Amino acid sequence: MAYDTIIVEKRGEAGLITLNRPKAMNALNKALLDEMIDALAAMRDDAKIGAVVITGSQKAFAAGADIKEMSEFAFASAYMHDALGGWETVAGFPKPMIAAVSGYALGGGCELAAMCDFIIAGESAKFGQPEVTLGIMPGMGGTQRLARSIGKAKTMDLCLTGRMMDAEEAERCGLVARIVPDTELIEEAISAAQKIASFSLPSVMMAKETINQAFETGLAEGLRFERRLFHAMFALEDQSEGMAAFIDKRTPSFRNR
Ligand code: CO8
Repeated sequence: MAYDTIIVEKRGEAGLITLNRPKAMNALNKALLDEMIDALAAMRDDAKIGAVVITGSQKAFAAGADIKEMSEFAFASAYMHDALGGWETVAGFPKPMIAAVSGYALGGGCELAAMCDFIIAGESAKFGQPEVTLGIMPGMGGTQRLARSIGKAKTMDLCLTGRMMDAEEAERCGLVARIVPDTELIEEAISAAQKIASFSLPSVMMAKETINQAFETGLAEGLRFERRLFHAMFALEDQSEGMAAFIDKRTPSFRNR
């Protein structure tokens, strides 16, 4: 598939998807969603890719769902066709996914960043859920994922006032994992993705799945889920290799099995 709204690259074992609608501040339209789903499916199936970075431009990660496209929505067809429900496919991508955010991450853009496993922000990053200013509310996880990651007070503040928060505030409240100068953003995110990709992919994927389980279940069930997958890791060749390498004082050679 040829892509019009994203740029897809490989940097070693890291995949890089750059949102590319510069005239619309990378607004997320249907074409972009379809292309993201296609690109991620290819990266999921590519055994040489161990983690993915999603980024935008210096000015905007993404300024939200495409308001011009969305202004044509009508209830019955949006409901029957589950408009924009495809973003849950993006959220369910099984390999690690890092958002590298500079500039605006608003509405669906903030929600896309929050769908990723963690966010690395450039100093210019600005996060917000301005849907209220348009007479709507968030619809891609802003009321749910955000409430779970930054808590009720900040989520209410962002969603009900529509105000933006800067990178420092986003890091303080736990939305952002690290802040770096804008000029180092892509390099930092790619290097984090490559680091992750250098480990055993099945163990990394299990860690991701287990952390996400913390948001779905109670503590006792979550701990049981963790322990069962931990037990399962002793069926991996990579576990034997990782521990043997430690004991032999050498670098492990993981084979993703
Ligand atoms: N959609 C479409 N076009 C956009 C969007 C957008 N979200 N954001 C910016 N653009 C376009 C502008 O219309 C403009 O186009 P043109 O040059 O043709 O007029 C171009 O990008 C540049 O934008 P500005 O001139 O406004 O640039 P500024 O630097 O002055 O301002 C802002 C930048 C602050 C980012 C401003 O553009 C803005 O406020 N954008 C809208 C932000 C917003 O409200 N986002 C939320 C959208 S709603 C949403 O995301 C809901 C998601 C959930 C859907 C789930 C459904 C199930």
